[in-house]
Amino acid sequence: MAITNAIKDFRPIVNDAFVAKAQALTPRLIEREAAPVRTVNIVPRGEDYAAETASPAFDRSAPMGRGNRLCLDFGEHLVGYVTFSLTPVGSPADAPALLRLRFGEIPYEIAADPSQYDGEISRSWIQEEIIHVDVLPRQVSLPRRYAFRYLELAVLDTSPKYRVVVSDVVCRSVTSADMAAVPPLRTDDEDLIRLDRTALRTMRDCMQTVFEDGPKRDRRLWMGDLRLQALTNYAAFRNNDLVKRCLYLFAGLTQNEGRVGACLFTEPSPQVDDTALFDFSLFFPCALWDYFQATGDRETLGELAPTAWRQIELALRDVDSRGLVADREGWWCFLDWGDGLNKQAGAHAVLIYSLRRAAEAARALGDASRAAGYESQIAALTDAALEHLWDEKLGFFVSGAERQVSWASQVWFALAEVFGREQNAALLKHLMERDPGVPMVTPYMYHHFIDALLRCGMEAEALAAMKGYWGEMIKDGADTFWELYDPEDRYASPYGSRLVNSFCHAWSGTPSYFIRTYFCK
Ligand code: RAM
Repeated sequence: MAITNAIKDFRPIVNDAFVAKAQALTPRLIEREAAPVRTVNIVPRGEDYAAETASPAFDRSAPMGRGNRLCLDFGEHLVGYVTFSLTPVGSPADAPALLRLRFGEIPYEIAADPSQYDGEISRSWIQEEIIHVDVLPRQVSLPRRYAFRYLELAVLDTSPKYRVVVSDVVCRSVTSADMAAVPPLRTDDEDLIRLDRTALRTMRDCMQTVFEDGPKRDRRLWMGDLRLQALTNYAAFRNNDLVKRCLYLFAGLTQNEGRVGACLFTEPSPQVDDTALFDFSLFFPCALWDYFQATGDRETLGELAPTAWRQIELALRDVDSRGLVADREGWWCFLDWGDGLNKQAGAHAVLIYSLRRAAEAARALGDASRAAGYESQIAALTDAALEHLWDEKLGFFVSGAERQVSWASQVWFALAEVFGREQNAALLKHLMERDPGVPMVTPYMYHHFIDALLRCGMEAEALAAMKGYWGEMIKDGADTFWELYDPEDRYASPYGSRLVNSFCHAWSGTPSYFIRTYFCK
């Protein structure tokens, strides 16, 4: 189900000084030239597709005419700009060359026919171009930035009198991540090395002038994604100014009443989107607190604190007379892409989680009375949760009028620390043993599960779950981590078509955070 909500009477509020600070921190992109490493055939494999080295070897110097295709593998996922040369062979080119280019993060995107796309979000995310090249020979430079590992060039037509040779295919890749800044990983565990490498590559390709969620789609800065990217960044790339830039953008470009938007765009100039998500706004105080902990940058904490306080104030308005975050229909809170997931309990827990960080921030700034105020809100929200959402008989938190028991609700309550460590551990064990249904479907939600396990001392379970889930994705062919992965339903998409899923998604890059923070310090 696509996110289509927009806040009523949307009115962006701009703090020019904050935006200027953010813009001054725009990183220089690091460029690198990459060439294809092999020519492949995309072949069906089970219900999916795979890339196999072309055999017999494809002769790239052979002229191509109507119906000929060439599929190149760059050997790794890249984000960048592609150029190639097109040289006519035969008579003088008496008609334009007509080419179709398909870029795929995974082989499926090359094999699938975009004309069959019937998903809910825009088909414009599909990386396919049909281009005319009128004058030959020509060096063709594609103006768009692509996210891909595979590139298929199909000649739709030349003319009966000439054909073309494609050569010098190059991708100028771009990123603001400096791989050289990443400390070497101290472990012999091959699984961890593979997970870390894949996660770092995922992060690298999402680190552009902001932390993008996915370089293929949506190519923008989301608050919920930023929080996790920042954590991984502190443990690996340590590009703290990029986090600072993103925090200033969110604080400088708010929605009505100073609400931090769910996401924002950077081009043609920075602009907040009109989507609001309850949990994402509340992650601003959390990400700010994490930033302060990682950097000790008190000036930024102090300057952005009012934006953090405002998110808490706005969220508390949604608490009803029973002391619970009121349940609503539709896209008001994210949590996870699970069909039918009721958000109330998770949202309530996120509010407590965020209040805890806001209270810490207030204390760090010497604002004891604000901290005390937040502590009493935490106490009230905790009491309400235990009275109305905790079901002693089931041993689970329930959500909404339907009293739904989901993984997301339990995980978020463990993170909210409504119970002590022991009881949280018991809750998570009970969750794993009973598996009440309404599962987690994104690496984003799995991140929170692993985090919850680690916070209550369940290191072995956390390690096994991380290796199991992300490791399985690697076995399924991921060389950057995917936006969505449900081992029970491998080809699922929240958008009605897997063609527009993102297969390099930054919220999925947190194994590097866990590995470097907990498992290989
Ligand atoms: C999708 C993107 C993004 C996420 C939102 C909620 O559009 O995957 O990463 O934050 O959903």
